[in-house]
Amino acid sequence: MQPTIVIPTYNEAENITKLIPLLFELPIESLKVLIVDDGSPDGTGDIVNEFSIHYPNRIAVFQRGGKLGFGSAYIQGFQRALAEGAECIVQMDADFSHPPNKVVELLNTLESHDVVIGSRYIPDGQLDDNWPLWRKALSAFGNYYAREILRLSIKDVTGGFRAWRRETLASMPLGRVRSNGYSFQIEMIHIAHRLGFRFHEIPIYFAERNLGESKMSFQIQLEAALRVWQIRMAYQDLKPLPQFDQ
Ligand SMILES: Nc1nc2c(ncn2[C@@H]2O[C@H](COP(=O)(O)OP(=O)(O)O)[C@@H](O)[C@H]2O)c(=O)[nH]1
Ligand SMILES: [Mg+2]
Repeated sequence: MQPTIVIPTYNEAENITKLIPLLFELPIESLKVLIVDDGSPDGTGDIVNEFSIHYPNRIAVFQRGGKLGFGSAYIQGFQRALAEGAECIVQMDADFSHPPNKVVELLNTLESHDVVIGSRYIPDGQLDDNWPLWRKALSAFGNYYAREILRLSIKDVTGGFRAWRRETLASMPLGRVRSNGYSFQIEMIHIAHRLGFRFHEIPIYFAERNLGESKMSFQIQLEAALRVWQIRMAYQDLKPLPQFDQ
C-alpha cells in the first residue's frame, strides 16, 4: 500500500518546516507527501522544494497561482495523488491540529474500512482544552446541525483528518464538489455516505495551532451552515454502488 499525505497550505512556513521531517520519521513504508500551496507569500512552497532534495521522489509541492481556497486545494491534490498511483490518501492540515503520529493508526484501520476519520466527537476524542466554551459549543452545534440535515451517522463530519482508500476517492464525483470552506469536509462525507462506503472513526485530540494564523473566518462558518442545504439537494441522484446494494 503506497500512502500519500495531501496537505493544503497557505502561509504555513513555520509549521511545514517542523511537520515534514516528523512525517517521514513515522514507521510508514513508501510514504509520499503532496503539499498543495497557493503561492504563499511567506515562501512555504520554496521550503517544500528544499525538502525535496533531502527526500527525493517522496515529497512534492503542487503550486497554484493564487489563494483559490482550501476545498479546491484538496480536490486537486486528491486528483494528483490518484493520477500518480497512490493506494491510500491521508488528508491533514499543516498546523499540527491533527496529531501526526495518528496517521499510522488511520492507515492501519483503513485496511478494514473504506474511509477512516480522526474524530473529536467519540469517547477519548477531544477539542483543545484551551478553547473557550462558546467555541466548543459552536463546533459541536455545527457538527450536530450537518449530521441531522444530512442524516449522517458519523460523529465528526466537519473534521479534516481522514484516510481514504484509493477506490473510495476514485469512485466519487470529485469534479462536482463546490465547497471551499468548512463545508468541504461535510460534502465529501455526504457523497461517500450516499455511495454506501463504510466508515470508522478513531479518537483524536484536536490541538489549536501554535504557529501561523487561521485562514478561516466567522463568515466561512456561516457559509458552511447554508451550504449544508445545497449539499443535501445536490447529490440526490447518487445511489449506493452495486457492491453495497443488498
Ligand atoms: N492551498 C490552500 N490552503 C489553505 C487555504 N486556506 C487554508 N488553507 C490550509 O488549510 C489548512 C486549514 O486551515 P486553517 O487556517 O488552519 O483552518 P482552521 O483550523 O479552521 O483555523 C491549513 O493547512 C491552511 O494552511 C487556501 O486558500 N489554499
Ligand atoms: Mg487550523
